[in-house]
Amino acid sequence: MPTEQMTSANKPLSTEGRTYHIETRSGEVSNRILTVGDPKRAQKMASYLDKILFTHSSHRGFLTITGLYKGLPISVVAIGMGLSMMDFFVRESRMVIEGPLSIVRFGSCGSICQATSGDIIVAKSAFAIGRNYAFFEEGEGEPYLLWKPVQADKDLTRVVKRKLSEAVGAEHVFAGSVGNADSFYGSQGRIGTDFYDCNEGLLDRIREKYEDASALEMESHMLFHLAQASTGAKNMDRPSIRTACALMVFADRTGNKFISPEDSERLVEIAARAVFDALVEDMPTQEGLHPAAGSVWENEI
Ligand code: R1P
Ligand code: URA
Repeated sequence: MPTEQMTSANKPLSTEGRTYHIETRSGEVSNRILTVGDPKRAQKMASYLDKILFTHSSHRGFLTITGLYKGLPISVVAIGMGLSMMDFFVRESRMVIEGPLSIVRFGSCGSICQATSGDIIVAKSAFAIGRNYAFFEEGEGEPYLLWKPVQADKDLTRVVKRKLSEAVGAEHVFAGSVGNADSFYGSQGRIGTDFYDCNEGLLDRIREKYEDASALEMESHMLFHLAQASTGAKNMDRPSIRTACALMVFADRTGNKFISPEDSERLVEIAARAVFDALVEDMPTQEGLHPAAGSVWENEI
């Protein structure tokens, strides 16, 4: 349930200035954000910050940790899974942060290319895959709709890929287009008998349509799409949000393998500093960013 009184139904900010679902306010979240799905991954990665200044877990399961890395503020935000959670996160973050945002998603995925469990796939672009209800209800069209890829920010992606390659070895880092499905199961072509999914040919159809399709997950297209749709913050041209996405291969869909808990933890540990270094290299100063006055980093930088 809401923890504070909201002042508007259209833009629900509390009397304290906190957003409804994430429950952060101005000065608690940085312009540099690492976002992940799993809150334990967020905590693990945040443990590589030099100092933690703020932690908040919201009533809807969003976890925000803001701290300092190499003298600059960075936030780590765990959002859970799926398109709607990404939408809440991007929109409510935008509401409480002044200036440009750089957001890097460090997630997990299923590989549909030669990358195997434990490798990393960096998204050059992301396309959406959605279950077509008209097909299931009325037999109209294809069972799954495929939307065109949206590009990641090239500069941010380049630095994320370079830093991760230095950390894990270039031979373990792949790049390609990522399919953002609206389900882990049907829309990612997982075959089962409990539901009528009509998805036997889906992976082949995806590969035919998008030659560099490399990974399947559940948030990247929404992130890239909202970045592209973001209007300018004060004194800025649009878009006001730049994004990149790197994904650990958990499921190797070709070899039918799944990463071990030990290997996924090791990968997260190795990647944490690489992603923070990328965010800091991408935005090396606080000039033009959210003002320090009233923020949790006010007395720290
Ligand atoms: C499914 O297991 C979840 O894992 C992937 C998918 O996008 C989905 O959210 O990413 P995260 O590991 O970041 O949550
Ligand atoms: N996350 C996904 O969305 N799909 C996978 O196969 C693995 C992780």
